[in-house]
Amino acid sequence: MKNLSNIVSQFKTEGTVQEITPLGAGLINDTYKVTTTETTTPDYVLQRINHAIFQDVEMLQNNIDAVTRQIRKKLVEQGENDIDRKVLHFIEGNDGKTYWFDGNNYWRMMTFIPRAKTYEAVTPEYSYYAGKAFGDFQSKLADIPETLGETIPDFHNMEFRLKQLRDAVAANAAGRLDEVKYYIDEIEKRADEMCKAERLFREGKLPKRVCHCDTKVNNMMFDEEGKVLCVIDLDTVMPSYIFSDYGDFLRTGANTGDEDDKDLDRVSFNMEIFKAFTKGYLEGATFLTPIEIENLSYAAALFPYMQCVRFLADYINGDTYYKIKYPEHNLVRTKAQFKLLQSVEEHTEEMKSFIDTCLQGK
Ligand code: GN1
Ligand code: MG
Repeated sequence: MKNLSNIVSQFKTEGTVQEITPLGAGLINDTYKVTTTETTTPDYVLQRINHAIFQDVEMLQNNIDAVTRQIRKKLVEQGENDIDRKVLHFIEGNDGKTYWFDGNNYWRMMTFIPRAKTYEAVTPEYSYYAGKAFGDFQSKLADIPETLGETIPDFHNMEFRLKQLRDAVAANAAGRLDEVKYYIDEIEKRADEMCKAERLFREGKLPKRVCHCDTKVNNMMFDEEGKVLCVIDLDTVMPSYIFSDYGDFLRTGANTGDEDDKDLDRVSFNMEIFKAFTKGYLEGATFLTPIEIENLSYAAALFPYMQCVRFLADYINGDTYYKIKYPEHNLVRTKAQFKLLQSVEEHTEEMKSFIDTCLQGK
């Protein structure tokens, strides 16, 4: 707490620090809530940026500054109220930057958004709002003047993720290969089809746009009535295919079980959530091209697949990337994502016809 208070004092915050407590369940950064004593001053969020993963912190914060500036500008233009709860506000450090390096770690602070909630699971009603919010988020960023950098190069590049898995398999660093052969085979069977986005991009048919790239349900803040306030966790905002945001929300939001469920019977793809989210998304994302729309059902499968590949590669490598709670955690996650993928695959035709229906209604 004493060291953390010292870090807080590097930023231009208001009020007196009362307590600093861990916050949230992210797998990458360490996050704390900083409560201030006074009722007139805001509380804050303090975050240690994982710079083993985000190696260019300067680029990362530049992206975030550009994105929050643009969203704030659009909110003002639209005459929105409650703007401070609808976009993140980063606190300037004493040296004028929105992050601070203590010699070992990078830190940043933002205002804590009051009376807001995050969820690990959503109802169809909430996911309709979430769909609209993500469509709207992408729309607001469609004409951002700055060119954003890739904070993690090739983050959602499926060809690259498969290469990482194949490298992990070749090295077999943790000696875990034998127990995962079935999953490797299942992944390889789908590999060509799943790299479709990269092919379409190379052929000049699919654009990259500014996307959030980590639209897990719990990266979104809801207000008291279940309406989305804002999207958080902006580290991965970067140029990508719109599939990233559409697909990753469904991967988490439409899973009837948990991302790391040990009970695979609980894991399946919830079509009610899919429908509500898709309807909202198509209403919010007004800029989509036919090729993007045509491939939304592909996107729904791509993200459980990609996450399965990433968790499995990490398991084979001996758990060097994701935080784990027990030794087989990454294997359990892999199995749960694979089960989800199978369930998505069973719904392909139903998804396609629902999307067609939405478009006809337009
Ligand atoms: C990580 O930080 P967090 O938990 O929101 C990961 C995502 C994965 C997710 C899986 C930078 O997100 O890409 O989808 O875990 N973020 C990074 O739960 O790798
Ligand atoms: Mg998060």
